[in-house]
Amino acid sequence: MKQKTVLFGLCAVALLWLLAACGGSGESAAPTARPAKPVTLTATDIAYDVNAIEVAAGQSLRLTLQNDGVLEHDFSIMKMPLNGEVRGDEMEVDMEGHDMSNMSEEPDVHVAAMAGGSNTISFTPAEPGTYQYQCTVAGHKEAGMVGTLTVTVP
Ligand SMILES: [Cu+2]
Repeated sequence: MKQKTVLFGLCAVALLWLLAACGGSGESAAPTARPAKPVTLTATDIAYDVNAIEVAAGQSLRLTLQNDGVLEHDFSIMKMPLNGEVRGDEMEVDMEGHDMSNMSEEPDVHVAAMAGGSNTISFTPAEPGTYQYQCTVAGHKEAGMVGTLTVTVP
C-alpha cells in the first residue's frame, strides 16, 4: 500500500514538471537562432549597388545576386570561416558555363549570375571580422566591384 502511494506521488511530480515545462508560453530561456538576414546585391556594368554588408557571427545571410548588366558578374569571398555549407538555390543549373579558370583557388563563398539573371545563396559566417567580397570576372574588382562584409560579435 505504501509503495503505491509513493508511485502515485512520483507520477504527480512528473506531471507537474511536464506542465511547467510546457507552460512557458514561448518565454524560453534558451537562445533562439536569429532569422536569416536577406540581402539583395545588384550588379551592373561595372559596379555593385551595395558596398557594405553587416551580419552577426552565427547569423545566416541569404544573399541574392541580381545581375542587371549585360556582362556576367559574381560575388565571391576568398577566405571566410563558415558554420556549415554554402547553400544555393538551383546553382548547379544557373552556374553552368561560369568561367572560373582565371582563379588560382576557389573562393569559400561564391555565387554568379548571368546577364539579366539572379542567384541566391545562404551562408553563415562563423567569426567576427571584416571580409572583402568581390567580382572575380577579370578586371571587375579593379573597376570597383568590391565591398566589405562586416561580421559583428553576436
Ligand atoms: Cu563583375
